[in-house]
Amino acid sequence: PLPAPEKVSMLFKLYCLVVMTVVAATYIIVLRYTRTMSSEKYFSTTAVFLTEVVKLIISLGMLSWYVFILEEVVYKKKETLKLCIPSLVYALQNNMAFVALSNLDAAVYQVTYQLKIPCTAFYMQWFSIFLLCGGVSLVQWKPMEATAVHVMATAVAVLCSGFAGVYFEKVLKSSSTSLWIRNIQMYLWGILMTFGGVVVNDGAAILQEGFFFGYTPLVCLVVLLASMGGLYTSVVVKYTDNIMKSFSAAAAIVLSTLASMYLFELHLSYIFIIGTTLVCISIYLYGLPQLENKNDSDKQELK
Ligand code: NCC
Repeated sequence: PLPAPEKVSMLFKLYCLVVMTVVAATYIIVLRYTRTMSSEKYFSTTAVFLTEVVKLIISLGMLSWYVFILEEVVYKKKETLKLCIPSLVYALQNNMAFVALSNLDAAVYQVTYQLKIPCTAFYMQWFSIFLLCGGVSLVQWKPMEATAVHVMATAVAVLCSGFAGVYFEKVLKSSSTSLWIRNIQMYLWGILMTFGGVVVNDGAAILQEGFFFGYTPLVCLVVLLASMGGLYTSVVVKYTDNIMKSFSAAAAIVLSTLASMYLFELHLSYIFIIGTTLVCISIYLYGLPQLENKNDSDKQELK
């Protein structure tokens, strides 16, 4: 039998959504910056790999890890095995983000990336979802200047994000195993999968140049943001759901556009204002109030 879902306050959920959103916005901008502005290009597969290592270390820190390793990973092989699938999908997705953002304008990437919303939630409230997609696209619309490969990389990331997100949420919410244990199970796989990416894609070059070739403090910041963002994502999915997460990440687009307007002295256009309004309405329609009710309805279902 499943335990009753933990009750957390609305404020805590909002806090997690806000932190995740701010981190996501910063992450995309800094990642893009490190891929375009510095002369020496670091190996992006190593950044994805290091992110998994950092997340594993932090997750272990949340538990008395030695007891955990025995009880939850070694003795429960079948449970650990379940997490192999989303970790592989996320490994692919996280690498695709670097491929796409190395060449694709951050704005174009973000707009295309929003396709993950209908992808994740085709059965949910269509109207607000259409409004959101429309709004987000208006906010950042620019003529496409990308090659097919990078659009493909974004598309793969989109498909992976929707699938892995729903898969992880299902595994997490269908048993009493804690979030941190699920995370550790997944990051152990993640380390293996992303190391595969390092070897296959950059192995030969790394042997010549070194693992940390091209690393600057900003690249370390990318790894840190990716780790924080990933961990907050998991907390957000635990206490809300994937759709709420997507809406929040979409708000990040509006935020990051506002930030770049400020930083790069761009001017607000009518299209941006209309787009932002649509995004806000769609978030409202999907229902921030539902955040509060979610745990109650989960409890009902369990009865
Ligand atoms: O695409 P998205 O998330 O669904 O990607 C989820 C990210 O969280 C990590 N994760 C997931 C579950 C879990 N238990 N632990 C985790 O560490 C995955 O490895 C994956 O990196 C979004 O909804 O838009 C969001 O976008 C990402 C990021 O902007 C995109 O993936 C870039 O291509 C955000 N991640 C970060 O800011 C680091 C996420 O917060 C929101």
